[in-house]
Amino acid sequence: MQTLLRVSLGIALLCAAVSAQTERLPKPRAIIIFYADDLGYNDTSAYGCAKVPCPHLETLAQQGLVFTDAHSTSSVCTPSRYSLLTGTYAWRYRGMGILPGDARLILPIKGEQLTLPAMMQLAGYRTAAIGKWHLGLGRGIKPTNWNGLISPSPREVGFDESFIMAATGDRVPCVFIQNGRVVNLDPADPIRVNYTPSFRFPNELVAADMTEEQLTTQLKPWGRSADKQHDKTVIAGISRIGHMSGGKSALWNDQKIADRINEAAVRFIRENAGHPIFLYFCANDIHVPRDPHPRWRGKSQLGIRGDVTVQMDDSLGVVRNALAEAGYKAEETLLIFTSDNGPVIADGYLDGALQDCAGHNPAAPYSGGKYTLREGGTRMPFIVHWPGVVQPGKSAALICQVDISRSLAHLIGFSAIPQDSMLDSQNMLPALCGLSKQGRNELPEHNHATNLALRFNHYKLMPGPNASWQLFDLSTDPVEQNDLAPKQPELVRMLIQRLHAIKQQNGGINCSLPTAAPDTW
Ligand code: NG6
Ligand code: CA
Repeated sequence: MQTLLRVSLGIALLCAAVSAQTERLPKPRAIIIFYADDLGYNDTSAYGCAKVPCPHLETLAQQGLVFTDAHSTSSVCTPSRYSLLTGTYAWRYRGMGILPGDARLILPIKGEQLTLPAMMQLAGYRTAAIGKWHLGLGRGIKPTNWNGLISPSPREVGFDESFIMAATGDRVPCVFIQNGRVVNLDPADPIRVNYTPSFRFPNELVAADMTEEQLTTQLKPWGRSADKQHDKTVIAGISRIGHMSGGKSALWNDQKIADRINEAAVRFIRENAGHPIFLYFCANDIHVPRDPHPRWRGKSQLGIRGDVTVQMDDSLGVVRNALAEAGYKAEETLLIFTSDNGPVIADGYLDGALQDCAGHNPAAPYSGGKYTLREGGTRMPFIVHWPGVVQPGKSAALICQVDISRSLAHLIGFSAIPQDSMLDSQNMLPALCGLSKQGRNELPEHNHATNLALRFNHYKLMPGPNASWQLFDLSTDPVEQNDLAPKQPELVRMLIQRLHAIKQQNGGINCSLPTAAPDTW
């Protein structure tokens, strides 16, 4: 008993010392979240894949704190982004999943709940969302009017400025939206979007209706659909999900998406130089369709998928350069690099990735990837870069992107988080800044609906076939092969109860989204 008391006292003193240290951390003048799309744990040279040179990320890894057990909340995009920006697990909400391109905004707007960007804004930061959005736009009154002011949009969530793609590169509308308006839209050529698969606009070019010869001659070789979802509107030689007509002057050029997003970020950084800034930078890379700018072609040894990864690395360099040029010193700039979900090699296009990436495990040393509950689904590359403040090194702390909001709240001294906001976010600032090796001891991992696995230290409880449960010990079995459930029924029972309890916390599951917009998506 005495030993136990001594240990508890020791831990309490240590925590107090660490918390005093985090209180002494300076407030960064620039906070950047650099969010890659579908980038796996083992997809870059910074995490060990020599075939994809990423010099900018390597620099970040050398100078920063590299996490080896950091997670997105989900193994797909929308729920991960929702959780990062709200601090609440997306899987608590009914119908949460990958959104179509015409979905209504699902984030709480200002006045409903406090989100990460709204908090940064209240704390005096100028805020911007640049790049992939995929969190819906407008109120869900169909059809969305793409031809006027689209509202609510990132502005109502707490972003002063935005330059975004509504959803994904493979979903219509294929245009950029700046501060709620489609960029370069000709009012005489209005945009219309429809997601009913059998729908057709007059004169719409639809891959599903094309002959083999038309597909061969009219589509880019890497722009051909491999499934029944990606074979709708053909834009710039690539078939997409959904139907679109009009907006010709506003259509993006796939090979220049990264450059356009980079330019928007550079503009925001330059125009706000001198002010505290919060930039949520969402690369379109390395999501499908993969169509890199020709200057990146052949720059990796993994074909087109590796080349778009090199392109993503360039974006990181561009953003960092712009920050330096605008006078944000390295020690004033906190940059968190991570990805929204695990990797996928073939994801709807005949782009040669399966052949080019033969032998490459993008999630190594883990198994699974995007869409899965295995470690590869949510275990992300994650680097905290803050030279002079956060010491370079590696951290094995278990952390999750949902924790970023409360951790940043502590960092900037924001204590007015309402009771209904950031429900699942935990302050991980000591771990994020390398002041503690201790992260969470438990974390639910999500793929779709309310399908969850549970990490408990190095153990993982995973749903198995026929409503059974499996148990893996990741410290000896990172690929999740040896089911220990039959040998450790007590632990399995305890973890099932824990998972159940986590689901019941903070409003439970099947909640309605906390937003005034009608629930029609
Ligand atoms: C899926 C698409 C996939 C990708 C994904 C979204 C099919 C069969 N697959 O529905 O290609 O677009 O949605 O990716 O349509 S995410 O990174 O935004 O979650
Ligand atoms: Ca993604």
